[in-house]
Amino acid sequence: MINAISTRTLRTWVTVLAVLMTVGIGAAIVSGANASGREETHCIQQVVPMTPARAAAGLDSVAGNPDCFASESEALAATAQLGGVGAGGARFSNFVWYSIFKIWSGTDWTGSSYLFYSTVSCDGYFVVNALSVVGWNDIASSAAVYCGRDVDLWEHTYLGGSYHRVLNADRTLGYLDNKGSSWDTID
Ligand SMILES: [Ca+2]
Repeated sequence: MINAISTRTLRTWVTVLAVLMTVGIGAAIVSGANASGREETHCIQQVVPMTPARAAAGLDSVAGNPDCFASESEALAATAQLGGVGAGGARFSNFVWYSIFKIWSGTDWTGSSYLFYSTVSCDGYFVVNALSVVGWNDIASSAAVYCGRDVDLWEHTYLGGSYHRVLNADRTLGYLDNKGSSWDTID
């Protein structure tokens, strides 16, 4: 299911890169759609499977800019117009896309939301090293996984500190409530 490059190997590279990138990440952090703001935002963000080249270049799975909406119903309506967000893949413009992981700012899947999706397939190793880059550092309070994937939500950037494993749809995140700073898929 996962490609030939093992998750463990890619995780090791990410860890090594974390040391190298620690100094530079501060400059890379920009204000994205800020879920802690007064107004709700509901964004959909493409992620791509990791490759050795991508890891070597210091990139994670975040690809391009998100599409954001004022309400989750608008986001759902927009995605429905485009073919919907399918657990197993649905038409999105000219692409087949696949929901991987979604986080909400409130418990019980309420508040602002941020969906990570792939246009390739459900498979591959996905990692987001710094949720601050998309404006979601220490914000998530509930989460859901799709595509039959499981995700580790980590306390610190670059998969550091404690983690909460999301196996289905978690209405709360326990110790990781408002602490999640990075995430990756588990094979
Ligand atoms: Ca954190």
